[in-house]
Amino acid sequence: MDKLIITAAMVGAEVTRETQPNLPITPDEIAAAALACREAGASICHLHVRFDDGTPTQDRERFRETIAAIEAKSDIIVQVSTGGAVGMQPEERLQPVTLSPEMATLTCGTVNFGDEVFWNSPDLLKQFATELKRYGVRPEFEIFDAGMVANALNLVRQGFVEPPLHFDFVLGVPGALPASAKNLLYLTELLPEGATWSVAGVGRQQLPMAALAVTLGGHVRVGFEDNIYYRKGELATSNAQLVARVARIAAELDRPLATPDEARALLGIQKR
Ligand code: KMH
Ligand code: ZN
Repeated sequence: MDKLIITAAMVGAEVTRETQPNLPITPDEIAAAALACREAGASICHLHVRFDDGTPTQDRERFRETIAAIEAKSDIIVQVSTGGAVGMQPEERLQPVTLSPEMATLTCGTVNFGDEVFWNSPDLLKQFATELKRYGVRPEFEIFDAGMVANALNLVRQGFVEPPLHFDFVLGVPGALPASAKNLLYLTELLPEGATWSVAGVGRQQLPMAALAVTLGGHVRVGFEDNIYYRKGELATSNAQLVARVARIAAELDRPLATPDEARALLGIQKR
């Protein structure tokens, strides 16, 4: 098995300080959280940013400031979100890509998202893939539902994305594919030879999905974007606490962790 890549999704667009008082918001808070996650074993941070009042934004300048703060403290790979928050327009969502970060997400279809709709039309997928290629950014396909794998592979077939391919299964969003061992296995079986994958279980599924990925040879995403609890009824004290638990599980199962440079090599990313 490859060494384990842990991605820390520390901020997201939906979580608030009211529900998770330890949510990092400002560039300095996010950079400190990224450093703590790196020290706990993460090699990628999946990045959303907020204005000081906590409002989610895809503002280019806010991303620039936050990425600079993260990079000043650690060598963690920065993976910007192009999903942003539900309802944002494509041009708004694409702003951080123009900073040529090492990685960015690419959600592969439209999906119900709680009571809302996360809009990703076929044209939008091609537009986003084209922009990622233009700015030399490695995509991570975000898969919320099974049909999205076929959409991703269509992009590859049509030349919009080139291997090596990396997928992240986000399982358990209300309205999308539930998190279960059966669903995870099914998704992994759809992937072509050589593709890598990680899983982000939502809410209380974060931990069992992570443990499954460690044993199956996949990779893991944890953090407040998908889950704010350490265990039932107990809020996590930090994103790093969630990363550290996965690192301990991996150590028990003899799965060494990938450093950021080792993750770059696995994912085909040229270091900036
Ligand atoms: N906030 C969700 C609507 C991504 O980062 O690329 C979308 C999302 C996906 O978080
Ligand atoms: Zn996200």
